[in-house]
Amino acid sequence: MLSALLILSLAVPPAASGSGPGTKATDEQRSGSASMQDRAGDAGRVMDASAPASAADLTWWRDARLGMFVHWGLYSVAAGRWEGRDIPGWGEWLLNKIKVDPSVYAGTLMPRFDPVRFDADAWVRAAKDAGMGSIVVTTKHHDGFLLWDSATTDLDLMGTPFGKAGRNPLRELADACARHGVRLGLYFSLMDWSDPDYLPRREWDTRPTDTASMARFVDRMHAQVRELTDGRFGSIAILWGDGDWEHSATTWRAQDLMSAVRRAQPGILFNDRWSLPGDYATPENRIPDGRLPNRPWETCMTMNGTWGHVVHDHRWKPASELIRNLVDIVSKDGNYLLNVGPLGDGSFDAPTTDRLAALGAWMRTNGEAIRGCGSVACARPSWGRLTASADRRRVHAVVFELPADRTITIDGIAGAPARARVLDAPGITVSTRAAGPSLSITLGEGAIDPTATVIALEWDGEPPIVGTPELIGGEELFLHETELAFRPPAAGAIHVTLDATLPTVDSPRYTVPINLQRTTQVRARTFVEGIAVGDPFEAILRRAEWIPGSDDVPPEPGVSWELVPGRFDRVPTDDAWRREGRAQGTSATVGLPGTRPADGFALRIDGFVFCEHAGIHAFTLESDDGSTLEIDGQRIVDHDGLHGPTRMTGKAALDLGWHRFTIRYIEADGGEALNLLWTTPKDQPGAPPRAIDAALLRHEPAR
Ligand code: FHN
Repeated sequence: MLSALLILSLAVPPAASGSGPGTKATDEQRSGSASMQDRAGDAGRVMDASAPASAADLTWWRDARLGMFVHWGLYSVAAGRWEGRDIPGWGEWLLNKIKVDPSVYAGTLMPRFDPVRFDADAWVRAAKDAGMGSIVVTTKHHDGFLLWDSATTDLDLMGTPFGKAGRNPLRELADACARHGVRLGLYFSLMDWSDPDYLPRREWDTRPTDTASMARFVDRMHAQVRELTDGRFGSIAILWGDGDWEHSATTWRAQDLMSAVRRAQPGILFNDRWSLPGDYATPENRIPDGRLPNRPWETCMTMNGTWGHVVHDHRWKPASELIRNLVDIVSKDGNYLLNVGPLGDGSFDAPTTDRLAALGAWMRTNGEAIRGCGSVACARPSWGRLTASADRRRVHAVVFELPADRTITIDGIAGAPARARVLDAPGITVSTRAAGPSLSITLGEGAIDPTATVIALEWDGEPPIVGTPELIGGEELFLHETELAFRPPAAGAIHVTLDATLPTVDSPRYTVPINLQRTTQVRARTFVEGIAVGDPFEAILRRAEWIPGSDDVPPEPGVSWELVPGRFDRVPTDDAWRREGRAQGTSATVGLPGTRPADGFALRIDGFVFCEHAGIHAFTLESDDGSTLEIDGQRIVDHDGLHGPTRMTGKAALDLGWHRFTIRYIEADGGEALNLLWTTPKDQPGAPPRAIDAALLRHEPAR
């Protein structure tokens, strides 16, 4: 056998787990931080099997950038108090705090849910006036109360005076959204603390579980989602799932639900809280440090310290902080879903309306720096943030702290704009000076917005943004040769080294594509007037060695597997497979065996895959938790460790014929997923990975 190849795994490393390996997070910990943190960290989350939303579906969402989140339900009536006591924590977690039988909770609060001041038009206008393009409203939270007349349960609107009086808040909101051109999103909790079929019970819930059935619960949950999306509330723009962390996508039958809803509501967007990645990630009460490459994302955040209204929560974020958060998020290509917790009577409290008013005033003056905008490929300035317009012709310097000399510098813009103006103070003069890779901007006298002043910089063509060289040609794994090519910089020159040394202005200047015929470590850097700009580009482009295929047809169809119970943080070594209690079997394709422990096991899958065409094959392992893939004994993908449902891809140059492969996988707890996808030389460049046809999988009889 030819010596094996070297493979570059395309990595989107899984996020560091917020709860850390081996630690068992509490319910609220998982809900409030760790599992939500995980969500935010993985840019390479696994793509769900139902067609994800198209780029066109996401256009309105990306353009809007800002939305209103509304947490409103029975808990809003309690407002964080119970039997005369202040209850700490999130208002909507009241039931989990007071630890009473759900029937006591509902029996106490449903008769009091009569929000006589609820005015859907006022809510939607408040969102629109604040510059928000959508409103996402809780229809069912973890407490199990449904804010509509449902055929599935009595714990719904019709059990309240409001429903009995014929009011229908979701329909009223849908009509108001249609009137005001605001998109309606519905929040829905998969977890349900009241439904007698939902498991696991909360630790304080002593109701019997012997008759409980999660399968029956999931059927009911699907029926509830069908009601929400069957058109009775019109066109739904977003289905915002939550409370998914106690079960896998398999248990939720999330794929079926997602596909059915996408058929019922074409273009609808799913967030990533259906135990599937959905269409965008949802970091919660935090703003990622940088862009999440290849993944739309949205920070959801409270205005104070709770989602549902709590009368004694005064931890209000200043409006200036909310505005700067919005700018920071958009400068990283993110969206901002800002929460409102209406009172039990349906009104917004003063701190909420004040913040919405301040946000709206700022957006009316500066919205062009937010709507449709995104990141600029320059180093983040110390004085504020940069956003680029959708047509990339405008750059907005959003100043948080203006230096005493009223001069700011942008490193990475190597040319003066044709026009520059201060959006909130058009009378202020703006002078600009380009020096090498930097642009200096000096403001004349005059008062500016102390929270965030926007200086709009406009060029007649592409702004001369220079930074890390952008690769536009060259494969990270090539068979015989590859053409290394960089996009010409807007200014200055790119200097390249092929010997792993850091480029200097004396290194060879890149002018034309470079032909590579052996494995090469490439480093490149942009220089303007001798000054280095941005971070260097670095990559190893590898010449692959063929792995020969075998003509011997393995005797059995499908793959073989063996499973050992236990808690693993890393994929185990081979001897673990002989552990006590191991199970074995075969299956037609790569995946999790039908019978398996709920949590805590390691799985090994062995087989052969037939390559119909010689050439580069890309194998994508998607797994929750860790997994690895070897082909003919060579490690192709190392996606080990504890992480959410994410994917990693590795490539191999495989010759025609049968190739032996081994997948090792671990499931610690919570969600689970395992799949092997590939692209072959038959596929178009850029084609998404697809499942391997079962006819191309065979195995040797179990040992
Ligand atoms: O447990 C919920 C919480 O009550 C709230 O709804 C937030 C909003 O994103 N989601 C869960 C915590 O992550």
